Parts: sequence; structure tokens; C-alpha cells
Amino acid sequence: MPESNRLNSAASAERTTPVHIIHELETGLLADAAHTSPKYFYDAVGSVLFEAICVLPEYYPTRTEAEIFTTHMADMTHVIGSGGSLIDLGAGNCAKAARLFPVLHPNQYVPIDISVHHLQDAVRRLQQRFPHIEMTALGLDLSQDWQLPVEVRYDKRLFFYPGSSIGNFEPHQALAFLRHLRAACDDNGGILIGVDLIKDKALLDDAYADTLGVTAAFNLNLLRHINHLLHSDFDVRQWQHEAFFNTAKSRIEMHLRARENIHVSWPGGYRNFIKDEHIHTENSYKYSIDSFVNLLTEAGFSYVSHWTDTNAWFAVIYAKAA
Ligand code: AVI
Repeated sequence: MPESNRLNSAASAERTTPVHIIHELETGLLADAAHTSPKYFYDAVGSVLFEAICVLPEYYPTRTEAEIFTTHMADMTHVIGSGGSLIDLGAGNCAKAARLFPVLHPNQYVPIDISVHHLQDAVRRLQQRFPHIEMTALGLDLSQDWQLPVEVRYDKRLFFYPGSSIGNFEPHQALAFLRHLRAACDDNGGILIGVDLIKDKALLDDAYADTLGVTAAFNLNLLRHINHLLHSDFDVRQWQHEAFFNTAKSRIEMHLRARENIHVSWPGGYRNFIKDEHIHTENSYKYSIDSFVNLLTEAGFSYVSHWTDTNAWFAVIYAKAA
């Protein structure tokens, strides 16, 4: 740890934030190359900003994925078949999965999100529309070690992971995550997943640095959320949003760059950032179909089919457990 950046846990003030979260934030902020986990984007403001990002003209993934589902739904249904348990990873308002109910006819629907409270209203409404589908909402942090409870039927589990959130994992974590899903499936199980594809750098850069500055607000809001969790004193005005496609690493990188020399402190610690120093806040990996299929195969899935839009910007991939 640099001389000027200190941690003194004994001096920590009284906090309500769980200790493991404080520890994770402090470790990232005090690293030589400061970094934070993208999961801290999603407080109440961050979640609304993300919904706004999804309808921006520059942010093509959401509408492109929706278009793929609309265009290829009949073929997908034919390939995937019906019945079983539909397990919706990071379900949010459950809208994407609900579009599958009339065609895939699952016997059970299991929406999972970091907080079960986020799911309750959506599940109540869905249960009225689809009373014959058994619904079990679960609150799980998918970035931690997680297990499905016994209420989730084992027969023909279909893990549904749209939105290209798999890109926010480091590739080795993505592999471990996919292996974990494979291990939770019987041979009739599978995964239906949205994957953002490698494309022109300018298009990717624009998608993460929109002209309205919504993605900038989403990135900067992270500092407000950290202030809330850590009781730190980040001043959002001292930081600048940066996002670019790192071609060599095949990933969008988001950073917050110090506009000046900055001293940030919190109960029990502090860090001095020099002008232009960065906090690395997110990676969003982009794959080719082949590289993602390799990942699925390495995780133990057998690759079955994929569907793309006419520009081949995004893919929806179905892989069967065996
Ligand atoms: C949630 N995830 C798939 C988004 C992405 O594109 O990586 C998060 C995001 N970050 C900035 N814009 C959108």
C-alpha cells in the first residue's frame, strides 16, 4: 500500500454496511490500480439510470436482443422445447422471461435477483396472468457462491441469462459461473444466454459514452453509493467518466478519472489520488460466437444453436447440458 494511503480498521466508525462489503470496497480503493465491483452501480438511482441507458439510441444491446427474440422465437421454441423450470438470473422486472411463458410453457418459474423485494411486485402480477405456473422468487447475489434451494425442481432446468451480463464477469469468472450452472442441471437442462459480440470500436465506444451523459451519470453515481456504504467523502464533481473499447482485451473499460489531486477519506482509512489517476469501475467483455461457444463447451455444455440480428451485433445462444 502506498505510504500516503492508509487503512486503520480499529478506527472504523459505527456502520450498518456488512463488514464484507466494507472490506471489499476498501481493498479495491486502496489497490495500486484502484478498482470497484460493477455490482455497486445498482442502488436506487443507479438502477433507474441503467433502465434509461437501455433505451438510449447509442446503447444497442437491449433493443437488439429484443429484436432477436421477436424474429426467432418460433425457431427457439422448436429447439428448446417446453416444460421444465425456467430460472431467470438477474430477473429485475421479469419482463424478458414473461415473453417466453406463452411459448416455452414452463411448469415452474424461478426469478433470481440480488434482493427478493425487487421481485415481489412483478411476481405477484405475473402469477395473476399465469396462475398455472408455480413461481418461487429468490434473493441471491450471483457474484458470490450460491446454491438453489430444494423447492427448485431439478428436472429440465433452463437457465435464462439475457442482457449480456455475462460480459461483466472476467472470463475466468464467467467460466466458473457457467460450470456452476452446468453442475446444477440434469441432462435435459440447458442455458439460454444473451452475448454481446465484438464489433466496430466506434460503435462500442459510443454505446458507453452517450451524448446525453446518462452512462456518465451511471458511472459517477457509483461514488455517491460508495459514500453511502463506506461513509466516505467522494465529491462527484472532482471525477470524470471515461469509457473505451480495449481491442487487445476485447472489453469495454469504464473508469473514473481524477480531475485534480484528490484526498478521499472514510472512517478508518483514506486515499490520495493524483490528477488523472483512475478508478476502474467496470469491464464489459465482448465475444465472438466461437469464443463464447468454446467457453460453454469448456464449462461442460453441448452447444446447440444461436441466433443473431442482421448486423451480427448481438447473439442469443442456447446450449444444452448434455
Ligand atoms: C449490465 N451490463 C450488461 C451492462 C453492460 O453493457 O455491460 C452495464 C452497463 N454499463 C454501462 N452501460 C451499461
